[in-house]
Amino acid sequence: MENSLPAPRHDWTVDEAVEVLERPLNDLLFEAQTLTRAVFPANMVEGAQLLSIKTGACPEDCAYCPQSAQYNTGLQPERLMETADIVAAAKDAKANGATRFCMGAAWRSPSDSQVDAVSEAVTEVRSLGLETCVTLGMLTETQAGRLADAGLDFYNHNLDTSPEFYGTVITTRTYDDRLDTLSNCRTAGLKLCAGGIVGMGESRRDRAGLLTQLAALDPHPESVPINLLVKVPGTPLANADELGGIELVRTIATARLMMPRSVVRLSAGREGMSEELHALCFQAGANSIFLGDRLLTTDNPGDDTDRHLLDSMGVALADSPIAASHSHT
Ligand code: SAM
Ligand code: DTB
Ligand code: SF4
Repeated sequence: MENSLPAPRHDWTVDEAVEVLERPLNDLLFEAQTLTRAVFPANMVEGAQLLSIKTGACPEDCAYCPQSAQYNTGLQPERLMETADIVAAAKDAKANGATRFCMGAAWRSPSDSQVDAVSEAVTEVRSLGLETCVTLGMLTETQAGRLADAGLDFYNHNLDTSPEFYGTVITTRTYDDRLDTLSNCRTAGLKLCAGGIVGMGESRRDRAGLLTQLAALDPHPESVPINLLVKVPGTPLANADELGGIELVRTIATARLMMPRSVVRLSAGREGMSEELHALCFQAGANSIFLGDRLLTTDNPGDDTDRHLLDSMGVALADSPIAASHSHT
């Protein structure tokens, strides 16, 4: 199988992505699962754990986000956590089976002193033997370099949706701003965690547009989080129409086929999702989840629920980070 793997493509068109999204579901699942097994260990998912290290009072207007200061979601803002408290949470995450610890801050863009403070935490979390990821908003190349020097493995920055739909969701930063931050992180030698959100009222073509933009990144992001919108009361998207589960599964399978060597994370939105829908998402090639009962500010299923889910499927939590194991031709 090793030599038959196609080289990753960066020239996907939106029309091609729509064609993949619309394939008969059984074909899509079969192809996506076959490809997943050719690249990654079968029946294995990676566990990451999130911590909100600075919560709320964000000046941006992302219409999905409970942390924006522009919406009244009842969230209590919190200052940047002390390094010792972050490290204590990371130790708990490791004990719960996480191999990656992701620290999120509700900033538009951090100051240099904020980057220094986070860098200190990154170094300590890394020394626990965890992969490190942070998401702090827009970053300069120098700031990305500082974080890389501190031992940061991944920077998370999502494109969120298609360029066409983007302006209906966020007006305070542009799509190009996001691409610039991703480029600055790559230049600094960081691995990328970049994905988006589905279920915001976007069209299937918008979902294809998001995946096309992600696949155009060269190399592909090592991690691709697919978030299902968590509808938080008080945000403009609180009453967004429900996205059908099968459409989520199609999006995951298409991400897998367009970015074969990326770890695809079934991210926000798992709370309340049935075991059967989870199972289809894994069959479609998702091979990472967030563990624990909290994402940043919203609920996640939690360890008992996830243990039952994984046990019932015969899927193991990887005890070390998973990565693509086969080279392409
Ligand atoms: N402030 C930083 C930024 O946006 O660059 C980092 C934190 S932000 C919370 C990280 C990502 O979480 C967003 O880009 C978005 O994709 C996701 N997210 C936020 N709120 C969400 C929600 N209600 N449902 C699903 N995903 C959400
Ligand atoms: C990502 O794509 N999803 C995570 C992580 N990257 C930072 C965040 C999900 C946040 C969901 C809403 C909340 O809990 O505040
Ligand atoms: Fe701020 Fe990030 Fe939320 Fe947007 S997604 S409002 S930038 S915390």
